[in-house]
Amino acid sequence: AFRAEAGRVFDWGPYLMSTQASAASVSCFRHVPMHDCWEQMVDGVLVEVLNTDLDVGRDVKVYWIATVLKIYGYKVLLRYEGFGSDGSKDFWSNLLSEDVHSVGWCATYGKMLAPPKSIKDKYGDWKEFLIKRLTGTRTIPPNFYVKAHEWLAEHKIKTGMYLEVVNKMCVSAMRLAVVKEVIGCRLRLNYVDSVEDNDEFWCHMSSALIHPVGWSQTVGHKLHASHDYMTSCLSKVTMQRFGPNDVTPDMFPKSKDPPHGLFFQVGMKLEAIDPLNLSAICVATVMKVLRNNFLMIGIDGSMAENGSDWFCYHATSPCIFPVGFCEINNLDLTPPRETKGPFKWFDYLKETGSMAAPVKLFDKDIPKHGFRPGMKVEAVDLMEPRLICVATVTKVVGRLLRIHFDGWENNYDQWIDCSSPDIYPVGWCEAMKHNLEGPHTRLENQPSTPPVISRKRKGKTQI
Ligand code: MLZ
Repeated sequence: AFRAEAGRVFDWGPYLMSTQASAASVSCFRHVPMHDCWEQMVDGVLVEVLNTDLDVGRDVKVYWIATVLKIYGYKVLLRYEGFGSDGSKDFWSNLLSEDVHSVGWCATYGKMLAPPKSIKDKYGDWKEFLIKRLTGTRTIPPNFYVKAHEWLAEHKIKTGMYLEVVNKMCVSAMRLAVVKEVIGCRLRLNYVDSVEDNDEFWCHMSSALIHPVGWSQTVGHKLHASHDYMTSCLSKVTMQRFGPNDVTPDMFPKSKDPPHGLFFQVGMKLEAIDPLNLSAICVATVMKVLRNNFLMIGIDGSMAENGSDWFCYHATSPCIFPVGFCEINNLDLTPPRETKGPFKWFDYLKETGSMAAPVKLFDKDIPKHGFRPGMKVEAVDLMEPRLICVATVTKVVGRLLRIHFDGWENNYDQWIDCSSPDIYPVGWCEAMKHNLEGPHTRLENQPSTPPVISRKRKGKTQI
């Protein structure tokens, strides 16, 4: 019943009420507008909001004051002032909507403020009522809507620009792509030099899967691109002279330095989130060390012979862990496919004559992120990154989150880092006019389309 229809945004309100769930606070997401002023957003703040309980012409906008009863991400349950404990007209809104303002906005901009018709006759003097009611109350920061949109517009990656992005058909290589559309800092990319017409990929502007023009050659990463592109990049990078449509290194956050000045070496073993099956943390090996502290990681026991499924993680990536991480945290570790009997790191290292990457190499900083199990979020299905779906945080392990897609089986779950730009607060899609997939209700004979990136490694049985 809650499934969104094509082109329509899923309606969180009734779903939140029926599941009695909480939602992660906007302040948990550093990549979304207004995250830095969310401490002010507490139950009980007042707003000026469109008054829909009035018989006025469609083009006339009249406002009234409402209390925020409950906050779920950007979504709020509101009650018009004057209703007291009567919840019959409570309604849902989005704090990023055009029709929600701070108290005082109507007076400043000469807009009409009038009580809803159901309570019009309740008080003789509305002015006096409001003055009493408003004393000592709090409101949201002024010009909220405008500020949110200014924040979004500040970002430098725009439609028409070129960048390097992981090749979804062969994740060990990068390709050149052009930005076709930007929705709330999410990019719709088209692979350049593609035989297909609409060969697209979606990711956030600060995704670890995209890089500036010339990046692959700078760090020594495999690149599937034309000879012309490669030679033009070389001169751009060496001269540090880029074109107006090139995405450049300054448009990305500076990558961190590895702790203690220590470095990974080829052959070292570790545990890593499987990039082709994000529900699994696997036994893995450093297959190659690139420049600027980037690593090519392979998943033991399922590596393609040609290395086409090696995956690039930065040495400070929160998605790689030291040997023993899963055991310490009581998580399932996916052993190499050929493992017989229970997997033991000690024996495996001995058998393979390899060395565990020293624990000191891993970034252990755990931010106060605020995510708790049970919180609802909007999450990208990274195997089909065009989709953002209704999801729940089901586990929190330090800075690592397990994301479950509501209504889908657990093998669709994804391990992601708390700072990942691929999760958003409830109400984000609605505010950005992005599609949101509602919880899955499987209808019989429902056609299922294959994922963009293989959802499971072939033959893998663990988890
Ligand atoms: N093509 C897929 C869509 C899966 C989307 C799941 N998102 C959590 C299927 O129907 O199986």
